[in-house]
Amino acid sequence: MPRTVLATFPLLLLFACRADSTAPVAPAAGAPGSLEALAQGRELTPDEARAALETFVPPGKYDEFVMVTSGGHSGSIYLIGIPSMRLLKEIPVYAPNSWQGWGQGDEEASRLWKEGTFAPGNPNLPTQTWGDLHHPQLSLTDGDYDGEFVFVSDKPTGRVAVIDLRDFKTKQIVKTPNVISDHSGVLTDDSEYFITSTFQPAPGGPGVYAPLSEYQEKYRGAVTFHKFDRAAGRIRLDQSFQIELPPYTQDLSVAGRGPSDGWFFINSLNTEMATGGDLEGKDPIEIGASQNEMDLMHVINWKRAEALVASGSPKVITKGGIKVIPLSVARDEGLLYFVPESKSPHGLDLTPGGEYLIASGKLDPHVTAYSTVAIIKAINEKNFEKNDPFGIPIVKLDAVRAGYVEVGLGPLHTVFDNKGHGYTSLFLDSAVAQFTLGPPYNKPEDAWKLTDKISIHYNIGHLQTPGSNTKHPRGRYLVALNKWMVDRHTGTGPLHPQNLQLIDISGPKMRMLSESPIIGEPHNSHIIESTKIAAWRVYPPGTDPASMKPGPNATKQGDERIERKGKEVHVHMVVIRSHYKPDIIRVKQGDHVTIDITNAESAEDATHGFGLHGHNITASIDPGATQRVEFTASQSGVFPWYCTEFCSALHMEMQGWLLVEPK
Ligand code: CUK
Ligand code: CUA
Repeated sequence: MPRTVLATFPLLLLFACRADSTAPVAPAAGAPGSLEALAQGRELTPDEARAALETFVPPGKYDEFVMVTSGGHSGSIYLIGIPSMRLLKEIPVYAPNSWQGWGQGDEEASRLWKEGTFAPGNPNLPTQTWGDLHHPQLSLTDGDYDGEFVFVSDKPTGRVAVIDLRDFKTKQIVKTPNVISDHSGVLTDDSEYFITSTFQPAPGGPGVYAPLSEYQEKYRGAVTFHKFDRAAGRIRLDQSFQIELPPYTQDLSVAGRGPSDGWFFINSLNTEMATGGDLEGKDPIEIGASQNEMDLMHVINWKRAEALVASGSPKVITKGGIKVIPLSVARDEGLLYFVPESKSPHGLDLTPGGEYLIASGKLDPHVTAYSTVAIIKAINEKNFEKNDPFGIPIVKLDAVRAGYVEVGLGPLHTVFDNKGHGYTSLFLDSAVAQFTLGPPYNKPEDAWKLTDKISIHYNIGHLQTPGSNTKHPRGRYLVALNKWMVDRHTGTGPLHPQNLQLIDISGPKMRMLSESPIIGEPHNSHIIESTKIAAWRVYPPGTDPASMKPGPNATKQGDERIERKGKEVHVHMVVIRSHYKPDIIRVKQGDHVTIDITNAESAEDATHGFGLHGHNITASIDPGATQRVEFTASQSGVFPWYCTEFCSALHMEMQGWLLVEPK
């Protein structure tokens, strides 16, 4: 710290700690050039000046935490430094990205997309190039972040993706069989399964039809346990399983741990099974789905379900390439139960030790805490009030409710700190409420009490604290992920960005520190120590990013060549500052061209691009990597390419020719 700052910092803090810390800085303070004078000059309150000092990360210094957040409509993941809130990186998943050449001629991304959308099993449907990425989940080992992988859900498509945090690239996209959409995506404590549940029920996967008049009979929700093979870094559908659920709208979910280990919990709404039909004289879904006072939390004994699948029981069917437990089997085998919850619930979160589920009904100003031990006990003792229309038992609410805290209007999601608090986002109040958890986090007399509330600016959705989804929340910071920006930043057109707000939760009162706009509505996120992510700085020579190993397509310097076999042209290219070798590729119209590009650089960040005119192809080749681009030269002409990264003094000279002779 420079000496001038050291000299004035204590002074600033002193007057920052006065009782009325929101008042403008007292005019008396501050020698010219001092921090006080600076704060005065910028009309900062002591609180604001303090927040600026607490969140400023000087040039060249690293942020303590990284937030891995959903990029919502962008179809990407964003990495954001905390406390600076600087955007560090975008990881494209479901949508094209020019910078990284993602999905724009790069064979790997194109292959992932084809595998991971409604096509190609359904040739009448196009490959999907948009996503609405809601729920990222950092991989866990023994219930804590290990910094190895990120799993992500996609609301419109019912698919999941796996990102490797060694190179921050999407490695796999898997279409969940037998479903159209999903929403929630969470892990078990050792990343054994990434679990998604459907959002909108359907009679089956893409292409399966049944009229809405057969909704109750034919439409189903599903929960899918995607088996993760950690050694391979891939999901294995052949070892995964799915459980059919009633055609309610399943929403957020959480996997048990500690006393609730082996169980899985999902919120649901529209237990009325409303299907809309406003032009057909029926209630719109909004009305039809709001009739019941209580909706139903799904309680799933997934360990027992896993055992049933492993037993080879004929009751488990195979459908769409995955083992499926039909709804009636789930009922008869005691795999599925319900617990009543306040109507139209959204968030469902588990305390760090697995003792309590915190659920919020959007229309009830309370959060409800359920004891997981009591739920399991009530199931074992058959303490049921009735069955749902599918014969699934509903546990008595009185037997399982541990706490009921009035927090405010529109409660959504809850996160936790390391001091025995829960924090709930209030969508309608635009606020965050802090409350005390029950034992063992607090004494019974101190449990389930509202302790603080802070105003947020417009319609908060998710919120997050470091390590909240783990056994060991770290506390300190809370990020509010807000839906609307309204007047918080300079106007940038009718469509505003969304807005993140950083809050200090280390003291007795929550304090707003800073805010930053972000592109694409963020939903869930996880926050991890920066030092816990073991990113590679360069690839070992010739690495195929798909396998993370030296690949067969790599070309050594001196071995560059063009091979022709009939209409097949195979180019083995090496790039290094500041040229491509070869830099001329001659083909005949109609030839199929494969170019394997190896970046021979070993210097950090020495990435080269390959932007080819006319073919919708751009690739980004990281140091050490080999990337493949592939196309058919259908049009004769002269199509130069160039390097899209300003990589050197002779970057402008880094270019080449694709010459397509007419046939
Ligand atoms: S959801 Cu977006 S605010 Cu998809 Cu987790 Cu709650
Ligand atoms: Cu390589 Cu510019």
